[in-house]
Amino acid sequence: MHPMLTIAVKAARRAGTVITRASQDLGALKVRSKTFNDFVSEVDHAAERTIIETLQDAYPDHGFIGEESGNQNVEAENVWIIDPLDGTTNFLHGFPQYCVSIALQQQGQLTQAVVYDPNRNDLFTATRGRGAFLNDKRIRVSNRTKLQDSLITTGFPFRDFSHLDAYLAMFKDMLKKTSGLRRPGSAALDLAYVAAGWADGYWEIGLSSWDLAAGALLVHEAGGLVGDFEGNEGYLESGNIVAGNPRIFGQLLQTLAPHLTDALKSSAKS
Ligand code: 2AM
Ligand code: CA
Repeated sequence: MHPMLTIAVKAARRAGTVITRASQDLGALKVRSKTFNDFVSEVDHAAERTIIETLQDAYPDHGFIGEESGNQNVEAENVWIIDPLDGTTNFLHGFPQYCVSIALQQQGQLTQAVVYDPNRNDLFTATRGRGAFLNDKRIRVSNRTKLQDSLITTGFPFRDFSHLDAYLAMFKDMLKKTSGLRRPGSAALDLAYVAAGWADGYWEIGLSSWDLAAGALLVHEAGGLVGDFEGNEGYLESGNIVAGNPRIFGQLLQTLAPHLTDALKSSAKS
């Protein structure tokens, strides 16, 4: 395993321990609403501190973009993009679908990724150019070729409802054209499942870079494609993302195309 990935795995497992311990007594948690419908608990903060401490110990001059602590030294050549608890709403309810997500961006390129699901003890990892793995076994995207046979995951708009009508039109079309839709609630795991071939594709509107960075590299290294709603780069900035095996990716883009408003196109300013 690449040495930087080894450190990231250590950080993710430590955060997983913090999260699992807290999940055993959810009633005792202090929870705060960051903005409408965006919750954060002391666990998110504690897990992020653990991750940053572990990475910073090994790499004192690296930068960090963390969901809870914001940006530190992001001009650095190496910047870690961290979501300490992706799927906080699920976590707070005891719904067992959440994870730790850590990615490394080197000179703007994603090079290392870890997504760790403490409930299933699933460790998804990838290093650019070296493939994607689940618990040390190589994973690949599915080989389904038809959208109508595909299982597709998505996320519902939860805070900003400005794209709700466009989203519901996409959803309606997808319901008719696929074999099923799922809304598990953790974007990082949704992408990891595409990488593992457990889902054939995924799309969501308006996420943040920390929800997507690690999962996007997993999909890429598992032989899948990732893009914004027109198939271009820039999904980390816009937060609008489509991912899938190469055949399904194109069919997802075609299905979304009629519903794209100007704000959802690649040319839109984020
Ligand atoms: P988070 O739990 O780290 O915030 C799923 O739609 C994605 O949106 C998740 O990755 C989740 O990341 C994010 N999200 C933020 N607030 C949410 C909410 N209230 N409900 C569902 N997802 C939310
Ligand atoms: Ca998240």
